[in-house]
Amino acid sequence: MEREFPSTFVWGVATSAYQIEGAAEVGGKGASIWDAFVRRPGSIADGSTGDVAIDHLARLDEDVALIADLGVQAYRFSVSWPRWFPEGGGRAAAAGRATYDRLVDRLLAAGIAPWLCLYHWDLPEALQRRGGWADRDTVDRFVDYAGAVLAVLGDRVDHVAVLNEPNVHALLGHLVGVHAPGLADVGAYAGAVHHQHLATARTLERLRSDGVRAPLGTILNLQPVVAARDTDADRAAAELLDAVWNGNALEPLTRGRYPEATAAMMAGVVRDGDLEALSQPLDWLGLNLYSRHRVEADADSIVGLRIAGPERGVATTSMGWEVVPEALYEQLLRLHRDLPGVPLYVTENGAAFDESPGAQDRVEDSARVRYLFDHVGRVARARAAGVDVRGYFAWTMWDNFEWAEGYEPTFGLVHVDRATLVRTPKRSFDWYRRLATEGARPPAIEP
Ligand code: IFM
Repeated sequence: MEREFPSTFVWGVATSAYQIEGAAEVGGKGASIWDAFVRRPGSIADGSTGDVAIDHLARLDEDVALIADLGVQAYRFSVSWPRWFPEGGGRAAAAGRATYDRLVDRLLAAGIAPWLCLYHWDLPEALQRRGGWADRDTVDRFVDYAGAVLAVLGDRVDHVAVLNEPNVHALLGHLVGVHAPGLADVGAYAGAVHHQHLATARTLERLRSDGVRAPLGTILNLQPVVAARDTDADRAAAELLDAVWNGNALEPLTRGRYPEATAAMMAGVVRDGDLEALSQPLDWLGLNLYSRHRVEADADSIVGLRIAGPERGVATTSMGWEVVPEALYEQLLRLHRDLPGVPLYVTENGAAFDESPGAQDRVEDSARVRYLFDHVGRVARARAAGVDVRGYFAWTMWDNFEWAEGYEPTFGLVHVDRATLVRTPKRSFDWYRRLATEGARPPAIEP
């Protein structure tokens, strides 16, 4: 098959610590805000927790062998901060550090580049008790943590991402309250946004001065926002959500300011000199994209808007998210324009669909294959339009803990039986393996 992507293009899969690791208290791990949040009655749709998740740490060898079998060049994982520092700082847990040492060494031995993400939403609960991201001191704690992790792993990791989707973490965890730490407070939201930006900038500075050689970047969840109807009210609602979701995430990094629509809300946490300090150079930026937002005005909501249902005729995933591959193309183009010269990676893209193993215990997930086929095609198109996008990571390797939705939505290329935790590659696994090894999309299987 003729290559659609050069051999230097990076194919990978992404995961995060709390969603897969399990081993909730092994090795002296401290509690994270997710360990606390899942214990609040009603917080998780199916009442589950990440205590066992997919028991990844106990099955590390098997799991790394499966990643190798997938034929990808890179694996993106996150470090659990409270596994390394149970109290957020101070004494490190030897077992925590050894966990990631082992993971990185296993990946390297299997020829897979380790892409390390320092934070995927699991703040130490000890720090939350002191205010969490709403408190500026968390910035210092984070920079110290980042320095300590890279002092151990910095000689072996291939790329470093400072944060994963700080915008989603701030919004869902601090304003909407459906994710940990479960706050619904504008001040906490503004603090979480701003302090995560400061933490990113100061970590980039610190790691550079420590001489970390791996390219340093960060990861945002950005999605085009469209008005549900062609009315002034819906257009204004779309502009507002665009400012909150995309603008608050990107403009401080690219333009050293918050969007006009959110500036007043952010003013309470921004100190003199902060905005200038945020524009640290990025060696790369990661884009996580699944869909678009379709919004409408809603006078009854405190923010004046709400997410509208899917447009008629547009397919949805089991998360209820519209399948809109064009959104990926548009977003890549927009980033190319806003961040000239910064290499881009799609660090998450994928879909959950209702599925269960068929007769041969095989998941024939043709809807996922179609989704991947169409989205990867838009990456190829963006490259042809001149966008410097250098890699693509499927979300995700294994069916896992999907936060407030529990284990019901399944995003994996690999099915995980909830009773036995047995891993079974799906049809999409084979499809992705051919893509990763041949650099061209195999045909999508028709449903
Ligand atoms: O599972 C999440 C991941 O942790 C962050 N990005 C979106 C995924 C799907 O919801």
